[in-house]
Amino acid sequence: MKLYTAKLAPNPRRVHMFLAEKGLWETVERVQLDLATETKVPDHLGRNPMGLVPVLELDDGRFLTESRAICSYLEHLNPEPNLMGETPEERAFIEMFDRRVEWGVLLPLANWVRHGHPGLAVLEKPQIQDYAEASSEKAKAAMVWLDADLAERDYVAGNRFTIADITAFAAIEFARLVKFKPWEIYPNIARWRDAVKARLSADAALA
Ligand SMILES: N[C@@H](CCC(=O)N[C@@H](CS)C(=O)NCC(=O)O)C(=O)O
Repeated sequence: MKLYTAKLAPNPRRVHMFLAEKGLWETVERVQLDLATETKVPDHLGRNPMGLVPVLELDDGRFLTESRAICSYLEHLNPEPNLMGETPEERAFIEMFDRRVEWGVLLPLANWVRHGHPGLAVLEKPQIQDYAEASSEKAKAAMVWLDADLAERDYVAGNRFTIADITAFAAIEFARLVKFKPWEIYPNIARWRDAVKARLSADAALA
């Protein structure tokens, strides 16, 4: 397997941390692409017509895209440690929380960064400052419910670490690019982030 990936980008980082949690970080070859110049070119559009990363190239030559689909594949191939749920109920609730943070936290934070950071103007054409501002409001509102959720349990989807923590961590670390540090404001997010950052996989996540 080969992973087409990029530095600093939150969706690739989700897969990085998932691989590291599974003990696979060193075993999957990684190809770093420059998002500004190497994703909207024929070679990469052949792997993913949307020109995005991450893309996992399977051993039979097929290309698997979408971070969550890649993680599901890795989870089925390598069931331990379990990150996506053991029972039907647990799987459904972890998916619910993962999608909640993907759409409710990662998406507005990513749009804030992509539309607000001058360095990302090359990816977001047109870059719309009003959209950055509106997304920042949505992201800040999401921190209120995320902090309240984390007051009730240790991790995003319950009392153990799961894929939902990986998605939320990748999102929140990306917000540094617009100097948003919710852990300095919200105590439960701070406690949770410290716990996630202390994991060995956090280094891979931030690679
Ligand atoms: N839904 C996709 C989103 C992938 C995505 O948006 N990737 C970004 C990096 S985080 C990208 O490749 N951006 C390049 C671009 O916008 O040109 C997933 O979950 O993998």
